[in-house]
Amino acid sequence: MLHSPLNRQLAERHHASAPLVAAISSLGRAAKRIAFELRGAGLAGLLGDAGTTSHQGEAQQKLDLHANDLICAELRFSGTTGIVASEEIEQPHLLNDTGSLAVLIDTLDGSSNIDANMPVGMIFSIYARLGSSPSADVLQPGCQQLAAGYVIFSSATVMVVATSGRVDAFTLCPYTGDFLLSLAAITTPVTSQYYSVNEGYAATWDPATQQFVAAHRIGRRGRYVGALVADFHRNLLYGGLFLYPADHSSGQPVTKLRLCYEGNPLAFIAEAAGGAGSTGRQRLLAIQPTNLHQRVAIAIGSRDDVAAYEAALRAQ
Ligand code: P6P
Repeated sequence: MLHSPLNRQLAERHHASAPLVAAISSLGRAAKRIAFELRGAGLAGLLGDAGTTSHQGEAQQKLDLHANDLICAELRFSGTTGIVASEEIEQPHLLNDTGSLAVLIDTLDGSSNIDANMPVGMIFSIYARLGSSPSADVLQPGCQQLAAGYVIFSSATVMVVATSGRVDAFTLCPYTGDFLLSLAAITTPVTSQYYSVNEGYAATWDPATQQFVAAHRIGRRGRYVGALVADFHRNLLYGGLFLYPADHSSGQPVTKLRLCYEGNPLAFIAEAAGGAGSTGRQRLLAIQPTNLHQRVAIAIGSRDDVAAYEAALRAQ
């Protein structure tokens, strides 16, 4: 029932195992600490670049690194997470030899928006360890996820959690510090009046995508925050199609968003809510990852809108 605390809801409605409840609860503890840090970041000198670049050559925000440390510490403390992989670190890290889970994290997605006080998000994806190697543990197809979720840090701090076939939202109670059930059994509209894409890149898209977006936008409203979790969350609740197509301007398709810790967890959530997640040509959850940080085109959200985009590409 509404306002049920996170742990109890995970155990009773999601039938999550004790290790999985422990891991998600530890992510909740990390989210509380990050939410607190974000509120005072402008006063604590935590905004802006860290002056470092990630292994992927991208400027790191101070809070990216801070959030990564917080999350890894909480997961280590939970004891049930064996392996953690993150956008911020090149290789998977062993946290606990006996931990049965592998957790993949996009620590603070949209962090370049932090200085402007825009919404940011933490995305997580959880698998059972296979036991062969850390790489094998984190390079599983998205359909093997035990759970996936995100935390959106905005006017409220909300954690959305999906296990097979069920999506719930939990709002961080500012009075008790607990994540309490605020939306139960979320389903996403099969079609929508919203679409989310950065149309500034339209000239770089393939012709079929250009034609699709030009037609799809008629009678619809564009909504694009520039923070994946914020755009995804709005579309999950109201319906919407989020597109991040490949850039073909160099002659080869170049994509931006990551499969393992962005596309797969969000596609798992979308499908559990009755939506879909695709590259435009194939189901995201069916892809066998080959690299932890591999990038992929993404079309995700309302089921019929994703299907319409896939049909447009097939007809190309
Ligand atoms: P663009 C943020 O940098 C991010 O990784 C996602 O959160 C967001 O959806 C996307 O990039 C925005 O990219 O190229 O439109 O600014």
